Amino acid sequence: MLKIKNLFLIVIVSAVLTGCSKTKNENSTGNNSSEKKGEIVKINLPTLQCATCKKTIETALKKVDGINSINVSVKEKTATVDFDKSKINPDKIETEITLVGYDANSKKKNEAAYEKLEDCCKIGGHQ
Ligand SMILES: [Cu+2]
Repeated sequence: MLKIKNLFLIVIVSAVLTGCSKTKNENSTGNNSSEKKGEIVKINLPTLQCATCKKTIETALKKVDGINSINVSVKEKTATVDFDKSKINPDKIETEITLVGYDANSKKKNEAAYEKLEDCCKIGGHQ
């Protein structure tokens, strides 16, 4: 029991550490709870750079009312969002992403939010 706990901790720590340094180690499982299923929308994130960006977007969007779950793919540069259409729509979800500092489909990022991102999360930050 204790060993499982430690392993779990190691997984979490290594996930945090990989943050900005690597883009490959993507956590494909996500942490979507399969409770409530709503509409699914896939949003393109052309300015997404790394796993830290993924975390930033997922953390912010999970707090938005009407969003059941969100999984950002660093490799595909997309966000798959499960939402409740009685509370929110894809247009509003795109806007929420731009407010974090990232382009969402054709909507442009909020520049003030973008400036606050870590340098490695800015465009070209991994080159
Ligand atoms: Cu980043």
